[in-house]
Amino acid sequence: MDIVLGLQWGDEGKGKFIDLISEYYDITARFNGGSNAGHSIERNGKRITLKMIPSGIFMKEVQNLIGTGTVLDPVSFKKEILNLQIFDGIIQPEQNIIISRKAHLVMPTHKLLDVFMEENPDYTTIGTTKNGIAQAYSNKILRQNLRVGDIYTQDFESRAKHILQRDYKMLAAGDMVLPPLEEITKEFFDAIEFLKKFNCTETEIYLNHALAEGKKILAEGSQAAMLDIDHGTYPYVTSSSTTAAGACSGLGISPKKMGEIYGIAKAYCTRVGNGAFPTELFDELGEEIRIKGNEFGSNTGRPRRTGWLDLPALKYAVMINGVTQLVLTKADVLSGLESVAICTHYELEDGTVETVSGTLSDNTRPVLKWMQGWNADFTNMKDHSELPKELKDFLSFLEAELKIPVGYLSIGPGREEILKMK
Ligand code: 2SA
Ligand code: MG
Repeated sequence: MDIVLGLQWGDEGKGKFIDLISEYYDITARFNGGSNAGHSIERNGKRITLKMIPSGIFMKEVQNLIGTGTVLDPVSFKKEILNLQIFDGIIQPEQNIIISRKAHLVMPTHKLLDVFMEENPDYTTIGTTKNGIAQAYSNKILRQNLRVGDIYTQDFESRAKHILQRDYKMLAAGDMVLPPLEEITKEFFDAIEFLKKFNCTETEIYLNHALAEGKKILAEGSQAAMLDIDHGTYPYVTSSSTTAAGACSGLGISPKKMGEIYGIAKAYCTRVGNGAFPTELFDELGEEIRIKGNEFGSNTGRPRRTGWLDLPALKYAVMINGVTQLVLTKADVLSGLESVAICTHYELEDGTVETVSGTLSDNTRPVLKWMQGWNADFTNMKDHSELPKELKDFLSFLEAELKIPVGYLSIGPGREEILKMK
């Protein structure tokens, strides 16, 4: 099993890379997160954002698996499938999607509770996507949640209604404006009926049998290393395991079966939501990068914060994931700048220097190394030998620091705009 992971704070371009390489795999599998993900893909001149559906969906021969470590929102899933109708004839979701019976359900009230907690001053505001992710995962850990497999049981309706009514009663005690309970209940059960059209099965067994038959699996990470519940910049993280180890537990595959681990990073950094971001740019350049790089949340439309590449954080992400090759994206966005910076280390308040770090705080002082910028027309570039010298130097510096090769370089948003480097 190979794995694709984000190494920063998400939106590194995982969807595009997976779409490119998925033709070499039999199965693409999501192992964490839910509808908070936004994997953008361009197809037939149309751009689509996948939330829950794995990025291999455009390949007829590829099975797309929603694994045990995920949380599935039936209402959002139904909308996402119906949205795919613009690609009618190209994809057949009912035949090409497999869902774990052990994946947890996101209830409509989880989403309302997410909004409630984000907007209530009694709680820390995380800057979530308001998809009920933390609420579904916390109920999983509390052992109070429903799973996909439960939808086939006789008492599913009464158990689900009990949860909806219980949560709704709690929410109604506050001053939040709520949609009618009947409305969200009906929408939920309609979506459950829709979900039953799909193959919901023991995906751990399916995947391990597939491996035994020599089939190739690509695990697709959502969010990214610095948003990992354990290793990220807590509490400003998501609620799932976003790492390579998370792929093993989220899919039920042994670590012994891991192959290539592709780590995706941008040539700069972005972050949506709150939390420390030492290299953040607050000036016009930050805005320029946001506009040129189209740095707006693909689901929520939120402007992403922008900043220079952060090596201490990137080294940490490469380390905890055992990344075997780097896929660098969006170097084209920095083209035209006279000089570009990379944060090589942090200086802490007490004078300590950190070169590898997963503990970022607002008091972390980034030390920048300036390098000559590049200026190139990347359109129609077909081979890495055509890259400008300054960009090659930038890549060589990264390889030397991270001690892994840059395997691919993305040079534009289009599907073909990616160079194989080795
Ligand atoms: P949540 O909703 O509970 O997982 O939010 C917790 C934190 O995780 C961040 N997070 C994300 N960061 C980047 N991209 C994400 N997906 C969408 C995208 C986001 C969007 O691809 O653009 O559309 O805004 C994503 N999902 C979660 C989130 O910002 C919080 O910091
Ligand atoms: Mg995204």
